[in-house]
Amino acid sequence: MLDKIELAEKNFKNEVVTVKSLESLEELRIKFLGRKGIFTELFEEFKQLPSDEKPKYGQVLNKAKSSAQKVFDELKGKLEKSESEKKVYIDLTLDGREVELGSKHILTQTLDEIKQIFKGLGFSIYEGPELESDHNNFEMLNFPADHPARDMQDTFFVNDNFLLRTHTSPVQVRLMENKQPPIRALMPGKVYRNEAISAKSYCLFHQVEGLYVDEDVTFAELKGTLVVFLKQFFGEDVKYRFRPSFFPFTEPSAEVDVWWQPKGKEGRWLEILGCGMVDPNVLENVKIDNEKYVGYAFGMGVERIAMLKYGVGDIRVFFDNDKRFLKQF
Ligand code: 2U9
Repeated sequence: MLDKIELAEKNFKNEVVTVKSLESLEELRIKFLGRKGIFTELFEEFKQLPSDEKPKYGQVLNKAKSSAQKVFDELKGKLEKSESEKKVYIDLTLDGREVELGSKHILTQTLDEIKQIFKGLGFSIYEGPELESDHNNFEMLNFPADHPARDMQDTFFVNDNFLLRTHTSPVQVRLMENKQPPIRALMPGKVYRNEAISAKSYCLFHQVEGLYVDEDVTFAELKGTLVVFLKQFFGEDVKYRFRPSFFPFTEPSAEVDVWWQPKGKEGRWLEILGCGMVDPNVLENVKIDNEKYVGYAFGMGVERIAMLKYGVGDIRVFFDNDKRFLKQF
């Protein structure tokens, strides 16, 4: 028994000098002083000894355990003190850290500018869900069943009936279902297309669509509104043209091109938005009297017009969040 007590004392002394942290000290406590520790086991063994032998070993064992406990308590105190000092240590000689101020992303700035212009023309802003039903995204907007956009190749379907909206037009559908004309509304938001990613197209982009429904709304008013927008956004001397086009939800329809003139290079027409008179079928779908009311609508891609205005050659940079790009605006 004496040999075992001596061995436990020796091992404790050898191991305690290697302890450098509170974690390893705790491991040492469990090993020697814990409920199943070496000293506790020696006490269990001591209890089994014949009564006449107990006085001989009891004193030695008690002394060994309490001296180990004392060493443990002292070391614990020292380690706790040095760790708490470490936590409050502040190097007052260090230089201060520069606080970098963020700024609005260029797409947010562009969207804000577009919204501001149309607010000035009497439009109110509406937003809606990005997860939409096939019904609101396609059916209500007069898309035929075999339209290519309804294919899995072009649209992110979540299941047979739900998808990531491919345009913000379903927000107009929701609005018209709940509100009778006059309606003069602008719908900004994210839209999704299942397209190959390239410098020109991305799977996600921002759109702004506008809608005006009232009695006697004309194509001339649509044209006048868009020309005011083009002049305010690109400058008074912007060169533009309207061309006939086709969309399932408008009839007649047109596209607008803006003349793009890079310095020292050949200029060309760039398509920047689509528009038209709301197809009477769409008004009927949302239970608006198409004998009494007429509407115009338009839609534009925000990235596309920001690329044109700021001379950005690759749509992907809007989503990379590289500070070297963002800081320029
Ligand atoms: C309703 C009725 C009609 C919205 C319109 C366009 C023309 C258009 C494209 C521009 C570039 C989408 O971002 S883009 O790819 N949009 O050409 N959008 S008319 O017409 C509507 C919307 C809602 C109820």
